[in-house]
Amino acid sequence: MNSTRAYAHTNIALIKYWGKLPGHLNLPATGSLSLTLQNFGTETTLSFIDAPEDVFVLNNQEQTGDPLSRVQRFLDIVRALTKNNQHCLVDSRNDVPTHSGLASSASGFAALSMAANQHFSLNLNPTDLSQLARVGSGSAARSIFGDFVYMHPGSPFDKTGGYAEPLLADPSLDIRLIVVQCASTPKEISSRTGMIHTSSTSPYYPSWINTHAFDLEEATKAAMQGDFRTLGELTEHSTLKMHACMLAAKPAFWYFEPLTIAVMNRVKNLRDDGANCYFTMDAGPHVKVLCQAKQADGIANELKKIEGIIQIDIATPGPGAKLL
Ligand code: 2P0
Repeated sequence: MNSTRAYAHTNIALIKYWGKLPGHLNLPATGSLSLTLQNFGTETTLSFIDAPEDVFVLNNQEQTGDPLSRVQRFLDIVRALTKNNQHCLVDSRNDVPTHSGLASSASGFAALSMAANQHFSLNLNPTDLSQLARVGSGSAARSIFGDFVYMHPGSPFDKTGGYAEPLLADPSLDIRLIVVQCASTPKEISSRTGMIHTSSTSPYYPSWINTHAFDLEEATKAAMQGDFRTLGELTEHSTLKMHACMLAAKPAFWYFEPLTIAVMNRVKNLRDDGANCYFTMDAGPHVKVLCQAKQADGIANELKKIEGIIQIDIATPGPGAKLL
């Protein structure tokens, strides 16, 4: 069977995306700044099949319901762009715990976009490929590129924006992200549901939107200038503001588990003792700790002492999505 294989690494946002513009294009209400990680990702093989609908297999299990519909909706867009109406088999393997807040949809839709671009002969340039990935999942737009990535917010007026581009950060940052897994069960509220609920019920959401651009621009500047401390402080600020929006939603919801808080406290204590480290959490209980290579082993060894931690990985910056 003729097929196309692609791999994309996951990414973690330092300045978060949380909220969408109205409409069906999945345009983000905020920009974001992320780091693509070497350690985790998704491999996807795409083939045409003679079947009444698309088939989506993830980690050897055929998917139904929402995961299948999201992939089908994405492929409908690709088919509409190419006038090629063939159905597909999407066979994916995640090197990330699925739906756990470790951004498997980012690497998943980035790998699928990369494969679809080739298999359907779309010939998209990297910006358009990033926009295509975004229609699948907002964070996937960033996984098209490697290392530090800047994502533009959507524009409510002309339906543009909502694409990512590489950011040339100062190499002296020598950044590492320590990924601390704090639970092994899937999350109960998807990012998509959580975002929509937050934007429609949280009184803090307008402040989140109004103050976001400043954080994004300052953090971008800090990354380009090699100012690790400012980048770290803004990273913590952005995640805490995002989670505060969720806590103020009606009804409130949160992704923190007791271990999440334990790691946050430990990071703060380590910092008080002179280590340069900052936490960030996504739509899941895990904590990612931003630090520099020279301190990464020492900080990771301290975090390992927290009882109950499931796994700790020191992630390095990784490359953009590629065909295999
Ligand atoms: C981010 N997250 O910037 C934010 C921070 C989670 C918390 O992007 O609805 O799976 O598919 O566009 O990209 C996760 O949400 O959401 C996410 P959709 P996505 O990384």
